[in-house]
Amino acid sequence: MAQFQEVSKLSSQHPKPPGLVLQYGTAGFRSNAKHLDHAMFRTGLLATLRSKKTKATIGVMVTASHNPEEDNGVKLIDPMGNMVTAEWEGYATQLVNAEQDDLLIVLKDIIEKETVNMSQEANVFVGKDTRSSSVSLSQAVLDGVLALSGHSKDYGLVTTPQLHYMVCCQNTQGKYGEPTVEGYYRKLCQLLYSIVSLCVCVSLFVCFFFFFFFSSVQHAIHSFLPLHLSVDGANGIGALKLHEMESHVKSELQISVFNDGSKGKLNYECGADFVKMQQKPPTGMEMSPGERCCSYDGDADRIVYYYTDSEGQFHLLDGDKIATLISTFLKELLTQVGLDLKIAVVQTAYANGSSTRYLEDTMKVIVRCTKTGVKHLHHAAQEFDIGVYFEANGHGTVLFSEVAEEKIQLLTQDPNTNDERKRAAQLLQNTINVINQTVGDAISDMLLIEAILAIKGMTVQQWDAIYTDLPNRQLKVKVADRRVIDTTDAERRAVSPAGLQEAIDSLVKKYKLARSFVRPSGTEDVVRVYAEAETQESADALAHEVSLAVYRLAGGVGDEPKPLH
Ligand code: 16G
Ligand code: MG
Repeated sequence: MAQFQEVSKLSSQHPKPPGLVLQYGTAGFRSNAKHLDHAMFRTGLLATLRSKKTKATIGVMVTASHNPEEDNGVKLIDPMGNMVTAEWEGYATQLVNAEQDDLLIVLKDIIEKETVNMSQEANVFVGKDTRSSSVSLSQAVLDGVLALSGHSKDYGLVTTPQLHYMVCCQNTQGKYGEPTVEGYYRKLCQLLYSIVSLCVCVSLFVCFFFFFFFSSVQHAIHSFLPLHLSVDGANGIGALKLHEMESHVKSELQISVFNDGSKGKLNYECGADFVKMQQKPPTGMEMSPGERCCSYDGDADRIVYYYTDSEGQFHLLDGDKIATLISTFLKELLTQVGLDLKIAVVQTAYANGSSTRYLEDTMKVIVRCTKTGVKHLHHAAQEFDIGVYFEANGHGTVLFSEVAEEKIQLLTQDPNTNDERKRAAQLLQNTINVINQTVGDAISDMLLIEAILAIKGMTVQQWDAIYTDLPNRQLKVKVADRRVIDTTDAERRAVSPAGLQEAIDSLVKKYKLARSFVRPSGTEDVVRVYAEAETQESADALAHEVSLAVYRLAGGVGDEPKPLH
């Protein structure tokens, strides 16, 4: 077939380094950018097959998110903007690892297994982050699409969630929105306007009374708008997109962007991952006491908030705090509209124990725990009318079932609904629209959080005070083969190697309010250790002792882990 001749011809321009093996993991393929050219070309081939198979547009995003600038990566996006299925992740690994001479055999094998109709049209959307290697690597993806005569649309520089949004818009014939960057801003920002204008109505109402006492109507409105926020863009694509969005929200939200890529290095001592792991502010950020700040990661699908208090103490509001704020807000609105919808919060083992306790005991919402990795949380959240999912590292969003969306929509139009219920229903409706339901999205999450804080009249300190995090510590242990660690119960218990879980259990017993677990990383060649306890000293000591147990029982390499203090 002529198509296969074209694949052979073009693939020789994107040769695979012999012997190199890559794995399509939780975050797609990720490696040093130097090793990825063939992987990009072949992901372009696979996206074309997936598009033919699903008769829909597929997305390919070139990014290595929070990894160092020298790395890059690639991820496939399925028709509804979701992650690709496990089966196709397997095909991706097979295709990318096929030695040059076997490429066509593996390709034809996938076509046969999936009964792909090769005469079906194919459409692939491609996007990239700001890494310098992304330019040639995204071209390699486009070459792959072309080799199988697929149509491609190159969105150029976009955030990962923006590309997910485009794919979903395209495949729902515009029902989800318009598949352009402008359409994305319009959808997200219009809702901020309406959410904020609803607030202004309330403020005006309140101010009406104040007027007679203080004649301060204007002052009150001006002190409400615009909102102010400092954003650390991790020197990546998020910063670029914030500048692009600025004109849409100038009078509602003033954003000061730091680490915008004009001088610093991508993800270097900045960004959501740095802030969460180091529990300190990014470099290059000006912060005044009490001022709300947030950090994005390298492809803007993660966000964490923080502030420093008047004593200079740093306070982090991570994914758990964000999930709590959003679910509290949604639950209050559901009560006001009188809708009996099942709301749940989905977390991973990394969720701070205080957040889980608060959600279950005080908020009385259902809490589920899944394995690490967005696709697991997303899947679990789909089982509820409203599923709020967040990893502690700041990756998350909210999913609304079709039934929930319909019920809310009906209420906004019901002539028998009183004003208070209608306003709450309208707010819920607006909230649905501001949320990127395809995947966690730093820009969308930020706009929602800003709106919620404004509506509730809440400061970042009040939000932080909803519950107090238990001190915690994360460590890494190098072992010869991290696959010797096998876990169960959403990664909260180790089933192998023998004796490790028993060792962790007895160490945990030594400390108050303690919890610890270990798991092999999906993105780095290490075993991750998490510990939390009543005090930072206890959390540190426990994390160290568990690291030693891993080192001794799971084949540690290099020096024995040293105590932190
Ligand atoms: C990836 C995952 C993220 C997870 C992290 C864990 C996606 C899109 N990203 O970045 O959700 O928290 O891996 O990394 O699924 P680890 O396995 O190295 O701890
Ligand atoms: Mg990311």
